[in-house]
Amino acid sequence: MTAPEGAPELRVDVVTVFPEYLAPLRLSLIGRAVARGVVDLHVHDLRRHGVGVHRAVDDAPFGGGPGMLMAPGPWGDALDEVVAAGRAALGPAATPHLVFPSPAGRLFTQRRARELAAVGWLVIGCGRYEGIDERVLDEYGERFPVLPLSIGDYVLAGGEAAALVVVEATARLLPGVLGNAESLAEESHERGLLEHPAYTRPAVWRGRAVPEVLTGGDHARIARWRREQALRRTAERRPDLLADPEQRPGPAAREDTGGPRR
Ligand code: JCK
Repeated sequence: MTAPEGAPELRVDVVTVFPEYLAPLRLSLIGRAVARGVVDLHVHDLRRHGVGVHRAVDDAPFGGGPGMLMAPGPWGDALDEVVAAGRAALGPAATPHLVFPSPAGRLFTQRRARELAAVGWLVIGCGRYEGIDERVLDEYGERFPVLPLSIGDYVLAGGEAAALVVVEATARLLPGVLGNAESLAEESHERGLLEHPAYTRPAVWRGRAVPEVLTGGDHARIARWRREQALRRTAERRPDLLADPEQRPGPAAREDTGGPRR
């Protein structure tokens, strides 16, 4: 491993009963940012704060209903410890932004990833079972920004997969995480639309030729073709992105790159 760089751009604490679930964050692009100290990643086992010989973290819901909930006690103990350790490292005035993945959260978007990339310190609380006792969010919401976020309209078994998504989408936006080739590719992408199709060598594969416009060297024609393809594909696959042009920024309206303004 190379020597750590300066101060981290982002500290991330993840609290979970499955700490091994976060192992992929130590691979590839984000893994290199973690190894270089650009992202300071800490994964904590909620079970350390569990109750009794079984280290229980769950209990039955008041009011009835299916399944179990995560009890507030272990979460309070874990989060107090994480906040204290983070402030010991970052300074006593540091403010954690608490993210709770939830099927009932606001949608996590590229815009939200941009915002999170600027906060300096994220604490992600991963629930299991039917979720976390609401008082945990109420309690920490009186002290810190608390964001219940959903990564999409489907139901996961817990918050860990969403934590992977949030950290990957956020960390790749930090200065120095993307290489030059990748950041330039992103700048050129047609904003507010899906990307145009892309091709590499060989020029013919299994009898399928690359569209001739791309091999002809007429760059104005290529740019026009790509814009048309992006529009056609967006209309076909994501008509919702085209539905409200008022909601969409013009080409120069913003430096965001990953999707339309919501
Ligand atoms: C965090 C526990 C599992 C399963 C109850 C939900 C009707 C509640 C998420 N986009 C996303 N989908 N799911 C999650 C997510 C799921 C979680 C937890 C995030 C903690 N679970 C679970 C079922 C229910 N039903 C719809 C009732 C929780 C994100 N981010």
